[in-house]
Amino acid sequence: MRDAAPQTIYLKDYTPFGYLVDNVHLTFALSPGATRVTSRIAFRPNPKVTDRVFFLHGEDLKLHWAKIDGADVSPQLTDRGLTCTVPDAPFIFEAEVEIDPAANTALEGLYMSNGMYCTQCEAEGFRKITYYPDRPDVMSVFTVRIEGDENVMLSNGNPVADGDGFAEWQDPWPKPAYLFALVAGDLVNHPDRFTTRSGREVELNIWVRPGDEGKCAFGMEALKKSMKWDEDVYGREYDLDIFNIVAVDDFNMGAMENKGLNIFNSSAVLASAETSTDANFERIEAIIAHEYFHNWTGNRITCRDWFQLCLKEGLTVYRDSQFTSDMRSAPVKRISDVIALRARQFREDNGPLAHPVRPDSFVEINNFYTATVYEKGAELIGMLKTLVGDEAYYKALDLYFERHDGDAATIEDWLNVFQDATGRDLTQFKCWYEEAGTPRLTVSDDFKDGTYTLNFEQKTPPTPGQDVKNPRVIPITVGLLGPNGDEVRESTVLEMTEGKQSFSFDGLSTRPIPSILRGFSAPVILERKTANTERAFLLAHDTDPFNKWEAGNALARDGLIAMVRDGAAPDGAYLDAVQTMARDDDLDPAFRALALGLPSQDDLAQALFDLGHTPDPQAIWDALETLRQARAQAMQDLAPRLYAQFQVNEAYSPDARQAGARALANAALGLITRLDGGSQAQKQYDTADNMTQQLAAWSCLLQAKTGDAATQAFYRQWQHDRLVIDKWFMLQILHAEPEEAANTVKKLTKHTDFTMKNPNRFRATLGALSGSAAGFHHARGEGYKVLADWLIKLDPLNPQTTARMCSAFETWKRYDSGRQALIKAQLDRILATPNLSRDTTEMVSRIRG
Ligand code: 0A1
Ligand code: ZN
Repeated sequence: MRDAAPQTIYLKDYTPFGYLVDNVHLTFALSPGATRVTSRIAFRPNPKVTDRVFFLHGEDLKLHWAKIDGADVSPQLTDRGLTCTVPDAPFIFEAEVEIDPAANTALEGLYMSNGMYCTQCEAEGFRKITYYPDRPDVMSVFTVRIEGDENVMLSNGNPVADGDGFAEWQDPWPKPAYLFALVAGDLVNHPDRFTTRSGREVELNIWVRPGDEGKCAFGMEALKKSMKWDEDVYGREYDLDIFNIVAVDDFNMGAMENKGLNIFNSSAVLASAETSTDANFERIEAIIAHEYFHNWTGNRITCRDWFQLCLKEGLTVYRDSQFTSDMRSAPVKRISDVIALRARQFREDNGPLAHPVRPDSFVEINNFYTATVYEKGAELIGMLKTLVGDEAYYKALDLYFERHDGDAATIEDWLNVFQDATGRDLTQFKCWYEEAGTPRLTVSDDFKDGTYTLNFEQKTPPTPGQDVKNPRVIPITVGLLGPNGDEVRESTVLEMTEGKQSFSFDGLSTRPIPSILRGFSAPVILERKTANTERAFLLAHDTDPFNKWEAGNALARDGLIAMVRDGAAPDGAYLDAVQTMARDDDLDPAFRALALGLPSQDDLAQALFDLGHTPDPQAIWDALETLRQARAQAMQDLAPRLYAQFQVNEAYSPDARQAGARALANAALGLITRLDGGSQAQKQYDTADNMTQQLAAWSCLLQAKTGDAATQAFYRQWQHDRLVIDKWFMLQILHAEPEEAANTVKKLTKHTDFTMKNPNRFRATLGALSGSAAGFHHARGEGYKVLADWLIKLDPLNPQTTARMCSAFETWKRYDSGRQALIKAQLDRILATPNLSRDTTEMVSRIRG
């Protein structure tokens, strides 16, 4: 039973735990329906706390017995944990509990996935395994004994003993309980080794279900590259004798950084040319790096409490994006990151779920693993680096690792390190952590007597619970171009600290063309009236790849807005400029492919809303279709040339060069298909020998409405591969006509391969519905109803995934009153569901407002 009235937890109420934990011994006697967990925990009064309360978290546990210093005790139990009287001196607490992994569909704590035992303890899952102070500031060393007849039994740290029916592990590094992990099952490994720069020999393993061993090689290479990169760039070495990764099919998130035993959603680690796209490979490389980098930023230095989540996540996302930039193309990575940031984080910051990068309250922490904490958190690190410079940044990081190794730290600790290392006052910068909302940066300019002046004004709209916003420090990277395209002023960082501020450049002979916010130097919305000719000029001449892309993106967006709002025809300036860009062989093909992308339906809806219009999802869809068709006409000569030029004739490799060529060729295939009805795409489908080519071709066929045969063939070919079948579900929904999207979901959820118990499959299906805006927001409201039906069904089984997927409704206030009424009815229906989880109740209540 859940609490009747879920409690809000506040950052301001933080107090340390009254006891320290010297060591923990756990014994697991595995059994699917009745696993027994025996714990032996050495506690000691915390001398820094006077008012000590002995409370151990524990949920859904059957307590068999408990002892203190060997004597039986009868603790008071609630549905949240246990209390009892304890000595005012060091003591040993022991207990035996019984849990039911087979019945655990929430995938939190110890659960079963395809007959294999695995755990997920972040954020508060350890309390579903045994009684413990399940909070990140309680750190201890763990020894774990696993008893069972599984052929592989793993836990954190180093293996210390094993034998018939048991295995023992010892983790020498103190850690909070959320980093605990256990895996046991019929697994096979892909082994390798790594020698750290100081000579430590590390055994590496990727553990998978039999049959998946052929899909581990890429992940292993990514792991070794990450280990080397962290030594080279941050001076961080691995600190155990073994590093294990396990692939699990049923997992709520991407992966988890448990000390020495990372657990991955199989979609985030398993890869092969035949079954994974280039985008899948890049994502896998990034997630492996992300989890590995957590070993220092998250594990060796952890968070004092969950309000500090961005301390580990923002920094680790920043580090993994640096890694990807180094391994692949830095401009392409930056552009892709900004596209994702705007799609997810700006959307969040603009709606009812807006919260600071460091929130100051929550009901359910699982609802705060958000784009704001992760992606905006990473943007803050990037801004800090821009403000202090590269050298000072790495000096500050060295000090952070030196000063806080072994600590559970806070954002204050982090900023103090930067202040101490660089001498810079970061009081104003802290605002970025504490205030929600995306600043609007308006710009005007003037030119007089050889002096060019940029006038900026920053305003952050109010967000829920935060009406007043303070001016922030904003690093604005600016370059100036002359009329012939030469760079007359190189990139320089302007530091804006006031609400309104002007910056001048003198000694110029003619009025320059400004390139503002290069590299997207701050997560803000730039508002500047810019002529089409200037955007086209920047797309052709800007030396900053991000702003070059941004110019094309803005040109497309403005043209689309005019089409939706004023019924305008596709913009000729855009069609000309994009062709010139696409045929420029000096440009990286991957960049060109990105620049051929168009703003998403959701971006356009928000842009229209910001301009004071109620967005009509169907009109947006129609405008995008019209523009795509016009572009296909305008590029009818160029597209086949590009398609031929960028065919890859070597053996498949997921590297950036090949992937870029395929991305451009497949963008060209999209254009071709609009004119040839799919014959070229069918040829590609029939001859494809890798998933990137096969999926691109099938997408084109679906778009051309000639995909039925391929849809059936694809299923027949891949029905044995669950990750590929996720794609099969997803693409059919993404490519359905708006009118048909909800029906396609209804049909596919009746398919024998649909299961709501697997989060990947559920997301591939229902997530695809909310990802296709015109279909989801179809005026009949069927999209809203189907999603709500399934969220209501999933909630009792898996509250975490249910709650996350409620964010599909977060933009509801921007739509017309008819759609708002339809959505509100669904939100009310979800909220009225008996026994709705704390997770979903919090999300829906916040969205509903
Ligand atoms: N710390 C992981 C993400 C993660 C968070 C929560 C989870 O369960 C609620 C699982 C994974 C990361 O950043 O990769
Ligand atoms: Zn992370």
